[in-house]
Amino acid sequence: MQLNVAMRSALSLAKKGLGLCYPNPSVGCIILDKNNNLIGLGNTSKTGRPHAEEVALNNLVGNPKGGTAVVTLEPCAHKNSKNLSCVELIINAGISHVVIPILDPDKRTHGKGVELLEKSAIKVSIGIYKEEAFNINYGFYSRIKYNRPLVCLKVATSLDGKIATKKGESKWITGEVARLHGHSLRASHDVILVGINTVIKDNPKLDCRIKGLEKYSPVKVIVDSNLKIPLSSNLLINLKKYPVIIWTKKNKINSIKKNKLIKMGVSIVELNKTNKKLILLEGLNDLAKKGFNRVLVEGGSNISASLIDNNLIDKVYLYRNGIFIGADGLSSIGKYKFRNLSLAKRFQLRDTRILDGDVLEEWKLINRS
Ligand code: AOF
Ligand code: ZN
Repeated sequence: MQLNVAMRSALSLAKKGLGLCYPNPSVGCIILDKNNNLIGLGNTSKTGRPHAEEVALNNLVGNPKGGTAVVTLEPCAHKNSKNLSCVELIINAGISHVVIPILDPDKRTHGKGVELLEKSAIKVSIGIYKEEAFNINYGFYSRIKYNRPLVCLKVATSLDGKIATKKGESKWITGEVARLHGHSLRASHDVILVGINTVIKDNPKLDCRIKGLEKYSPVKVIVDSNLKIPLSSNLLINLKKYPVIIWTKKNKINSIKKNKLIKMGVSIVELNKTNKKLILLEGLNDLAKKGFNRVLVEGGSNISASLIDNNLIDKVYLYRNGIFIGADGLSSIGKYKFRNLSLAKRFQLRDTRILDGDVLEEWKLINRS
């Protein structure tokens, strides 16, 4: 197997673990023997351990001596009472070449993994498919570097950017294949965030309903300043299966309702306000502290606008159907303030896909700060 093919396979393995292995990055690993035959593969396990390299090295079907480890992230250099570092595992296996795209941003490993491997006379090649590898673990990098998860916005609109008719009819704008794809997007995120209006209006479940992928259903965050959430809502009924966090305003909240919700098992996170709006970054910092790397925002239009306004949407997944709703339909993004176009947030198109007559576009924020 050629090294670039091996790295592409390792990247696919890494993608598979997204949404399941937080707080850890999702890593893929391919082991080749000295003749470049594939003898092992693995990806980071649920909740982060065992690491990809350990999984791959524990299930070898050949001899790794003199072989190559192709890993989508610098192997870890830290160990604890339960685990050897992946660097040690690689050295002990007698591997002589390690191929990685990027360094690990975690201080315990950053550069040290490479240094230790080289000290053991293992050749390390760095840089192949680095953009792809970074994109897979953008959320982990964001959490480590910016102390907040990656935040992606998912919207399904008409050709003219509307998410519902004037009467609020929105089921369904996009077709079945696009909607199924939306469920796979849920599976690859750690958290789904929605505003309280969406909960009240749609009573959504927000789980991943692809057969076999139910375990990938993310934790829910509801932005609910005044604790208006109905106690009978689907999200609260399914609370035992899928945890719910509510972001609400500090102090003046209804403490009877708050205590009821806490008793039910909801986690309440109180945020400060500025200009009468919750400081959403505080909530995202709290999610980072809890180890979440990837957040998917599924509306509504006001919460999406607030996040964009505060430079807190990093990526947009835009599903569009070939229907026009017209000027009295509901816009996908609520009011957000910018004085002139040069100050508006700008995204760049990174990918497009046709999904049975609908289109999915992936946009990335330019100049993230
Ligand atoms: C690897 N392979 O598959 C992953 C790595 O809490 P621990 O001990 O599991 O360590 C977590 C750190 O390990 C994490 O912050 C990141 O630096 C690295 N993740 N490393 O060699 C893997 N997931
Ligand atoms: Zn490791």
